[in-house]
Amino acid sequence: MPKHILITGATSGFGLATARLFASEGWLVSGTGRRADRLEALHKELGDAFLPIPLDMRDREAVMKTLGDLPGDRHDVDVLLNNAGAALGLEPAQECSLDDWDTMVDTNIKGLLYATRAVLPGMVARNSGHIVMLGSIAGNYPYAGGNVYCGSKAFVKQFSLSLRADLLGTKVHVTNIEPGLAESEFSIVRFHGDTARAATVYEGTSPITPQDIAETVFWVTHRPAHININRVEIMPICQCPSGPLVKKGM
Ligand code: NDP
Ligand code: 8X3
Repeated sequence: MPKHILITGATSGFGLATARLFASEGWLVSGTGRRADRLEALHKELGDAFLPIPLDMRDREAVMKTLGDLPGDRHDVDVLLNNAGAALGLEPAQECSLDDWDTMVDTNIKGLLYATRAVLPGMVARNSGHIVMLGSIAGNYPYAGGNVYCGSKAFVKQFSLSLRADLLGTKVHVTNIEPGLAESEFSIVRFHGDTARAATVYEGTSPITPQDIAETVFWVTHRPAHININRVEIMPICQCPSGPLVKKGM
């Protein structure tokens, strides 16, 4: 019986690369996204290995109903990749769009909670499974303009670690993957479709690729059952953490 991974946000970037990698390794893959045309294209590419699930992760009722009761051989979820998410804007907090803030909270936090809550009872009942979160270095280090995005990823990190505590005594695994600079559609979304501005983010760098993250998801989910990878922080070699900033002259 092939294993089954459910990926939220499989239409682009990390989710898309992970869908391709796991399908190539013989897994059943189910993937959500709002762009149904892209899900359909992936279905054509991967064939019956892939189940497209057009879904907005912010829709609590639809997420609980759909992901909590997947059909046939997809019913049991071995791995949930909580990947759907976005950063919107890079303005200082006093200038940010409240709509952007709502969207980040509703997607990065609440959508992730709904998907987790939908699959977790089945995992606990079977005493097996793995929930992998796409956190970020933004949850570990603040940066100007990161405000709510950084806050949402700090939530993901702490929720992930707290889940481990709730699940102690079961064999359900939880991992938070925390990438740094990575090229996908992330910056295009952040800058509301401004591709030229998005390109400047990666100019002169060798960023993490979606394939790098897909391989990390594969690695954390293929460790011996008696261990749990709690967190994985990854940066490209051209990036590093840095200490507090000082503004002189004030
Ligand atoms: P992309 O923009 O390339 O992909 C984002 C995915 O999320 C898309 O498939 C998109 O699908 C989906 N998504 C967004 N909103 C919703 C929604 N409301 N309902 C359903 N799906 C949604 O970005 P990445 O692949 O880079 O990002 C994936 C995750 O990794 C995010 O959580 C991001 O915060 C995180 N991350 C990204 C980093 C980076 O630098 N790229 C670094 C660290 C973490 P659709 O639009 O079709 O709905
Ligand atoms: C994406 C990484 O540093 O652009 O989560 O916020 S960062």
